[in-house]
Amino acid sequence: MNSVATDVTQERLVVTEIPGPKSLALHERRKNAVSAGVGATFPVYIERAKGAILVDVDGNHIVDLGGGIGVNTIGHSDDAVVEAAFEQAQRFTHTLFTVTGYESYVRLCELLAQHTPGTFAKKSVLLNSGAEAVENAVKIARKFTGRPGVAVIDHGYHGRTNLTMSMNFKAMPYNLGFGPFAGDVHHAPNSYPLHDKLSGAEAAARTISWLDKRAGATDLACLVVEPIQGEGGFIVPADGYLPALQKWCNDNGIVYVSDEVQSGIMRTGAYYASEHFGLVPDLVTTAKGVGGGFVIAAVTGRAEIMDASHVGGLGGTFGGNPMSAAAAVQIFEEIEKRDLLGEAQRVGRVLGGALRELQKKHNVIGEVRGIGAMQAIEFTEPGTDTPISDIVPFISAYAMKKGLLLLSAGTYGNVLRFLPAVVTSDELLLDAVAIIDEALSAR
Ligand code: PLZ
Repeated sequence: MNSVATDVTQERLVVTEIPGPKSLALHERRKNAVSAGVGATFPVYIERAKGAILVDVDGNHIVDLGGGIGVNTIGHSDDAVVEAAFEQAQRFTHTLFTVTGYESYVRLCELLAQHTPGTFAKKSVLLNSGAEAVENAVKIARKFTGRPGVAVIDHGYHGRTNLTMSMNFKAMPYNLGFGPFAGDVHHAPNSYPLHDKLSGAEAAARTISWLDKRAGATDLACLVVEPIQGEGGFIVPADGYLPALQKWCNDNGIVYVSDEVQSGIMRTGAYYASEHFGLVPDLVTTAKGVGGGFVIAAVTGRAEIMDASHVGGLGGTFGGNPMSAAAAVQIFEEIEKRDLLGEAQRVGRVLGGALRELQKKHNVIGEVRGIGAMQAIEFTEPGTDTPISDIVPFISAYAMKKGLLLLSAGTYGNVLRFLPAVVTSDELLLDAVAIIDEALSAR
């Protein structure tokens, strides 16, 4: 199969102003046709992409350190993944797995059972989006426990459906005006070492006491937690925080759900970020990187919990779509064949190392944190932990003009997050940090 994107050189190349004239023209058309509610971080339109590079309609090569918010972990239009999906599309494109099945759905569930933490018997259901995976994890936990309550922690993000909006921390832009929201969702404080200065044990005691008092452990079906909070600003919890929450869940018959939609599938140099914390969740949600852009998501977990639903209780027209399932199976094969976990670790070493060097130079960098190819810097007033929120928009606008895509995150909008493809070269990563250095000096 010939891929139109194979000729994309892995370098930053600026040939027009960014956005260029063709992007701007498309952006005008968009304004008349696309709902104003659909945001546009950059008014830049993409014509092709490969590896770490986006090529826009004006011919600029943009280094993509956002990966469509952590989806293109394996790199844009990976040959093997595209080939697998294309081959599948030529054979058949849809049957609806709950009507007539096919092997790739089953194979992907086997791979998810093998690579999620824990050695017990596991099963999966395949779905279409991260939010849908979180919704299904809650449905399954409720059915299994016969309890209504859902617990989440502050600074979390779980999606844009009604239930998952109810589980988000940040009202703007996700929730505001879209209520009423779902009931029986209980929010408790998280662990945010830079700001709360608490040890893992102290932060866990605070979360647990809050949930005990506000919700009551015996009313809770599940606790849903991202091991590293993504939209919240790549918050890495203090040591021991997550295992203490998990123990409390285990002791109280509460299903522990690790939302690994953003942190999962090789992103952190492990299949799942839970592994770094010694967590063995009852259920894990997967999406984004597992399809490399082909739409797919999953809930995976203990077989007895996953089997709690009556037959026909789980499903959906497109869940585990054949092209997406074929792509995801191929991604698991590529991870092993090309040691992509090792590549994610390399990205973490190179990028994290360069960002820590940068921190020595710029005292507005309050913290550099992350694991593997999930790194971030949080900007704070020097010597304090007060967020500075105008730096990130300045840096990302500056970088885009130079052909570098950087994403923001964080409750206070003061976090620059990096979700590069694991195939991003050291050279491109160091070039990106040099541009951030330049931007910080220019402000
Ligand atoms: N859980 C941990 O990070 C999606 C949101 C992008 P969907 N994060 C990116 C946007 O602006 O909508 C996410 C996540 C975690 C759940 C989700 C939801 O995943 O595939 O976007 O539904």
